[in-house]
Formats: sequence, structure tokens, C-alpha cells
Amino acid sequence: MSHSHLPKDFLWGFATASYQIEGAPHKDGRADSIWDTFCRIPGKIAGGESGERACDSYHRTAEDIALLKQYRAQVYRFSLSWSRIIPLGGRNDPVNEKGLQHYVKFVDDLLAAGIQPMVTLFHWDLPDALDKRYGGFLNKDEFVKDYENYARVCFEAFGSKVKFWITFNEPWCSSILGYSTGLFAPGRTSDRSKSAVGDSSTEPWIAGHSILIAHGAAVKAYRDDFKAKDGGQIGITLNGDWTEPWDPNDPADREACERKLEFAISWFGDAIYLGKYPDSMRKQLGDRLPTFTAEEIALVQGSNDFYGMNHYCANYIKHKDGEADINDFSGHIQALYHNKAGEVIGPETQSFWLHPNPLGFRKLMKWLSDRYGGPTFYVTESGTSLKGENDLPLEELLDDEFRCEYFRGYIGAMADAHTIDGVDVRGYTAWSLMDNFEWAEGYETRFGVTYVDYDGDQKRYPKKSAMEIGAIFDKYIEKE
Ligand code: GBH
Repeated sequence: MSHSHLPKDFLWGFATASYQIEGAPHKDGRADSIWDTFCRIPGKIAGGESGERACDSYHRTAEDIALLKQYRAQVYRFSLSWSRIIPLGGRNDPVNEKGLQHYVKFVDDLLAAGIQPMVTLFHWDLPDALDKRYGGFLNKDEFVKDYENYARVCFEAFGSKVKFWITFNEPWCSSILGYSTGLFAPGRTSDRSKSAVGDSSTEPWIAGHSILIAHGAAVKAYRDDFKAKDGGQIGITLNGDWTEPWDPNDPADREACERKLEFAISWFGDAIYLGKYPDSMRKQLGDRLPTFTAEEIALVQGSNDFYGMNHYCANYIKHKDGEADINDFSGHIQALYHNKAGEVIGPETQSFWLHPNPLGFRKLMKWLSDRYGGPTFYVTESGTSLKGENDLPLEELLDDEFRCEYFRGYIGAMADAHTIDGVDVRGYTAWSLMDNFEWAEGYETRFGVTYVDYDGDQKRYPKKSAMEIGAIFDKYIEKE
């Protein structure tokens, strides 16, 4: 029996993202996003897949809402496809009324079902036309204006009904995976073996800088023109794994842990909460890391009403000797799944990077809370895949005890962070409502609490974890 608890108005539910679930890439006037075009490049996605069909959620909003109700969700975090709303993306391009109305109706339907919408404006699916026109994030001035315009269109259309806005999901992924490793769209990298163009030593830092300023501009627009009448809150969602030293007795490994957190999280977090980039990044990257003008930092600093936290796992971190490589993006460290004593950080899953470690979640919440002066947190993603899940017979697959255990551990750790460490956490949306298009891993890796039968008309089957989450929260959330 745990004495830890969560506050009585705590909001919990599930999360998804547009390109991962919607399908219907050209329905009702939607144009390509960078993910549509990226998926067409041979070798980029496991199984040669794409989000073309995915969960077919564009046509199944009623079914998805019925699942949320069945699971007792109070909040649903989903993202908008910019390419449906402004197909060519730009501030002078036309708004697609059909695409916009799809989301207006979806928000209405959620509210009618008693579920709070938490809307992510951008979860990686940039309109392809903006990438082609001016290089997307690489052209700060164009991108910031186009993004602000897009955000305003959304605030105008359903701002009065939405109390939680997220400007960007995981800018680290858009910047590093899109412009350094090339694993994600638009696939730019210095690694010529991946037959791509790009400069990994500069572009990810430019991309991240543009995103921060676009975030700041959208927040300013919301605060200036919508917040007072609509009464919502707005923030950004940052990802980041916890770090433990490979050798706890080696100060160099302990420093490497801090550096890794700074490169992964504080890159954005420090700019938003402290008004600067971390010293460790400036030291390693020098002039390759852009600097903020006074006007820019005025937009960025203080721009979060809440901290959107995506968190999945932890790693052991070992320092590296010598000079950092010019293309290094993680602070000249090595991330490992075992430590010097041979202990593993957590069990294996279907995702090579994901080894669950619930205590790391609590530690990271405290680390962030201390560094940023006790902000309000909404955990906007947390969840797991299961080793070999895709190969199991349906009946066994639906009995996902490993995933239930993950949620028990992680939700318990969050309650400890709240109760023992004083972290102000007010919500949690589990990743994910259903199995979906897992980016470069295609459909082989499943994160859903609902099984989706991709060969059987996208039929949905609740797994055991779907109802378990509500049962876990019942134990922790304080009653009146
Ligand atoms: C989330 O990111 C995403 O927001 C969501 O769309 C996705 O479906 C979910 O994870 C599950 O993957 O290639 O070594 O650089 C989680 C954070 C950060 C996890 C990047 C995977 C890649 C490791 N992700 N990381 S690496």
C-alpha cells in the first residue's frame, strides 16, 4: 500500500498524434507533409510502410471517442495535421475549411462525451510545401511567421473550447532526428551513406532555435489575443530520458549525466525558463549554436504556462575522452543499458532505446522541478512497447501484463514525485490510445492500450492495460 497520492483534480487520459493515426492523407484537400514524402523514400521506414492508412482515425472519430469513454479518460491529447488546415502551410496560402471543420467537429464531439481536448499544434508533420519552399525550420524568419499564422487560425477556430494547447511535440526529435541522424523527416544528415544532404554540425541547432522562437511567437499570440477570453493554458512538450552514471564513483560519468540532460532537455528548457542556452552546450558547440537577440529571448523566456513532459525510460551514461566530434549532439557521452557493475537499467522492450525504469521518472521530475522553479507539469506521454508483442496470437497480445506493470510503476513514481518531492504534476496522458504508425519503425512496434488489426479493417481491441490505467489512477487520486 502506497501512501503517495495525486491531487483530486488530476486529469488523466491518452495521447496520439495526427500522422500516426489518421490515414486519409489526401482526403478533403489535405496536401503532403514531410512525413508523406519521407515515407516514399525507399529504406526509410520498416516494411516500406507509411501513415497512408494507419488507424484510419480520420474516418473513425466516433469509434475513438467511444474507446476513450469506455476507458474512462478525462482528457485526450491529439495533434492537428497542419496540412489539413493550411495544405500549403504558409501565411499567404488558403485555409482549407473542410480540414479545419474536421477538427472543430472532433473537439465538439469530445466535449459532448465529457472529454477535455489537449491539442498539440505540431507533432512533426510539417507541410511539405514549406520544406520545399524555404527549407522549413532552417529558415527562421519565414517559419516563425507561418507557424504563428497557423496557430492563430486554430486559436480562432476552436480556441474557446480548448483549455490545453501544446505548441510543439519534442523539438529535440524534429531537430536531431530530422537534421542530424536523418532517421526522421526530412532526413537531412552529414552521413552520406544515408544518401541525404545536410550539415549535422549546424542544422539541428538552427532548427531547434527556429522552433523555440516559433513557440514563443505562438504563445505571445495566444496570450495577447485569446487567453483572457478563452481561459486556456499553453506550453511546449519536451522529451528526455533520465540518466544514471555508468560508474557512480567516477565524477566524469556523473558530469556526463548532467551534460546529457542539458543537451537533451535544457537546450529548450533553459531557454524557456532561464532565458539562455546551457553553458555546456555553448562550450562544446561555440558559434554553431545560435544566439538569441533581445527580441527573441523576450518571446521565449517565460513562455510556458505548464511544462509538457514526455518520458519513457533511462540510460546509463559513460563519459568519453578527447574532443567531441563536430556532429555530436548529446554532450560527448555514451548511453548504455548496463552499468559498470553489469546491472541493467530496465527490461528490454520492442524499442531498442526503451528500457523502463520508473524511479528514473521520479528523479527526472524532481531534477526539472528544482532547475525550473517548480513549474506545473502535465505528463503528455509515457508508455511502452513489448518485446515480441507483434508476433503473439491475439488472445495473448491482449493480455499485456508487462504494459500494466509499466503503468503501475510509472504512475506510482509520479505520485511519489508529487507527494514526497513536492512536484506540481496535474495530468498524465498515456502513450498511446491505440497501436499506430511508429515512425521509422512502421507498424511492427506497438505502443497502444488498444490493439489495431491492420490486416482486419483496422478493427480495435482493448488490451488489458486499457482499463488498468483507470484502476491505477483510482488508487492514487485523492477523493473529495
Ligand atoms: C515519442 O517520442 C513520440 O512523441 C511519439 O510520437 C512516439 O510514438 C513515441 O515516442 C514512441 O516512440 O534513435 O537513439 O535517437 C519519445 C522520445 C526520442 C524516443 C527519440 C526514441 C530515438 C532514440 N523518442 N528516441 S535514437
